[in-house]
Amino acid sequence: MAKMIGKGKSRRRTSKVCEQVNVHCNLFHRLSFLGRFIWDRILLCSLPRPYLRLPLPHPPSSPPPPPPAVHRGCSSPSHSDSDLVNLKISLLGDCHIGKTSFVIKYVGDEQEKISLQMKGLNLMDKTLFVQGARISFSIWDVAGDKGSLYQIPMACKDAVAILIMFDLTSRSTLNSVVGWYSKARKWNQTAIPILIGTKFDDFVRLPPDLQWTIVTQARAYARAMKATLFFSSSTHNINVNKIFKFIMAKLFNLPWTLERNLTLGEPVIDF
Ligand SMILES: Nc1nc2c(ncn2[C@@H]2O[C@H](COP(=O)(O)OP(=O)(O)O)[C@@H](O)[C@H]2O)c(=O)[nH]1
Ligand SMILES: [Mg+2]
Repeated sequence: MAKMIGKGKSRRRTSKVCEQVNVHCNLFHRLSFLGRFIWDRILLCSLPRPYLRLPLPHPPSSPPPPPPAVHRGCSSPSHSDSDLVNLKISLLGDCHIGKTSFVIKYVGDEQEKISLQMKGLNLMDKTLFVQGARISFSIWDVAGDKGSLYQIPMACKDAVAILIMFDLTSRSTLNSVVGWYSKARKWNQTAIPILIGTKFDDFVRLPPDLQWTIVTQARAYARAMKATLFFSSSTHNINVNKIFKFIMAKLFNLPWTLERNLTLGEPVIDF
């Protein structure tokens, strides 16, 4: 009898141990699944993306493409996203020059609400249709203060275009441009360089000789960086969309030509 009780106890102990092992196994499976999922995402992110070729447009007889979806940072085409092309764009420049305002003007307030914010880094997406393909811009906006410098490698790696920005009404921010450019190039030697002077609406109120000095300096920097130069204003929506159109045209060799504008008092475009 004592033996039977003992056997019953040890059976209960064994089944308890089994339960615990099962719980651990389940947990292990869940964790390893999660691990595999995260690893897959990392692999996907590091795969070269089809930047330079637009997917074939849908033939007229085929069903219309699904509505545009917003994709976070480094999503890459899956089976259902075979017509989606991801383009990463980096924004660099000093603080308070209007970088975030520029992105918000481009992506729109609705997108701003679902943007991803990290310390010193803002991430916003915009998806659009071009020739039957979905293009998703992932825009990486680095704050520009000392505390955000460590974000530069992550923001610049794999970017197809790097937008170096300065405030047209602040000479010190124009002087910083060279430093931003060399920091960016350390991590990315192939991205299209674009130099953008912001707050053109305030700039045109400056004395003409000061405007002329700034234009001359900005053009010289742009030449040294082999960059296209744009003056812009987010407040008045000047040259914001045009800059992204220019990136698209350059990347995909689209039939669209940019017109140079060197007229004083007008937003400069120089290349
Ligand atoms: N006048 C003018 N002010 C602007 C323009 N863009 C941004 N600002 C202002 O500049 C300040 C800094 O803008 P923000 O986008 O936060 O700069 P960031 O720190 O570079 O991201 C804000 O007060 C904006 O309202 C512009 O095109 N014109
Ligand atoms: Mg900002």
